[in-house]
Amino acid sequence: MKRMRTHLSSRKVIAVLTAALLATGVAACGNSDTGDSGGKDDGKITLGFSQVGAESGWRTANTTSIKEAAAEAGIDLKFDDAQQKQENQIKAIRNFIQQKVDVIAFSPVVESGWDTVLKEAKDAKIPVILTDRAVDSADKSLYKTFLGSDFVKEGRLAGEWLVEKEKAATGPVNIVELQGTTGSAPANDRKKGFADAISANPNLKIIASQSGDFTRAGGKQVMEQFLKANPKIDVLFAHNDDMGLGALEAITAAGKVPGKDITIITVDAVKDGMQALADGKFNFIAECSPLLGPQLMDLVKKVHNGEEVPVRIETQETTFTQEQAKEALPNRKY
Ligand code: GZL
Repeated sequence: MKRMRTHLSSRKVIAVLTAALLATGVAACGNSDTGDSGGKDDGKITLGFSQVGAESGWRTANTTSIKEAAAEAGIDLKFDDAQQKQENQIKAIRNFIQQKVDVIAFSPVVESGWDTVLKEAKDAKIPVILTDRAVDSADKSLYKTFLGSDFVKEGRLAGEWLVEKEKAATGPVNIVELQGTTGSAPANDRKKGFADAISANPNLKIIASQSGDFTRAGGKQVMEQFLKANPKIDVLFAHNDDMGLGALEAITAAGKVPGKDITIITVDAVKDGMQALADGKFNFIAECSPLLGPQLMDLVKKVHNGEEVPVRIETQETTFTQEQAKEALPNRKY
């Protein structure tokens, strides 16, 4: 009996061990099969990226740059499109934390409301990189670096060009402004930079300013309202090309000639905007480069390896007049 018991117990031990090994095997396999595991043990870095949405030509070019650069860098990219909703970005970041990705990067749709979820990422020891847009968190330890443009400078360059253009003006120059997404860093900062620059000439007056949410439809809709409410509009400052392109339709429908009756200044310099500039429908564009993918992947590798990175990396960009747009168009990458 004793021997039988011994025999049974060893069979039982084997059964328990087998079950345990199978369970472990399945768990590991299940994660890798479903791709749910973040830091897989295949040596590849897993990056969780939360994108604002697909609201503009700029955003499309930015997404392409990120996806292509991840593939090029051999980085396993988990990409989420938040459809311009902060709650979707917060959900995506929490999913990335649960999946135990190696690094999280995102373009925050608005500046505020990130501290709680960024603290969760920090507690989970997952480094975060900000790209394109900034957050207003006072706690700079919540992210490793911010890679993106200086939006105040973009607004200032747009305003300085207008001050120069209108320096001989003897009467009021009425400006309408199409702002980007309410609460977003580019909208807040471009507005500030532009207003600061035009304060140099008291003739330059912003008579109406409203968000078109960075979309063509938004730009068209708000410009229609501006045109109805304001008989004399001399200048449109749009925080991105897409809203400016939408406004073109409203301006033309109102029987006015864009680029002549109404001077149009925008930001971004995506292909369609540059074409409008070359065609004389826009008058000036301050560039905002979406091609952040390669720099982002370089930062992901450095941050994953525990290397120090600068807390702020500003993307280099320029401005375009109509003549410069004609020259630059054939070689534009986006
Ligand atoms: C700027 C970016 C802005 C672009 C818009 O870096 O966040 O969002 O200017 C885009 O075209 O929608």
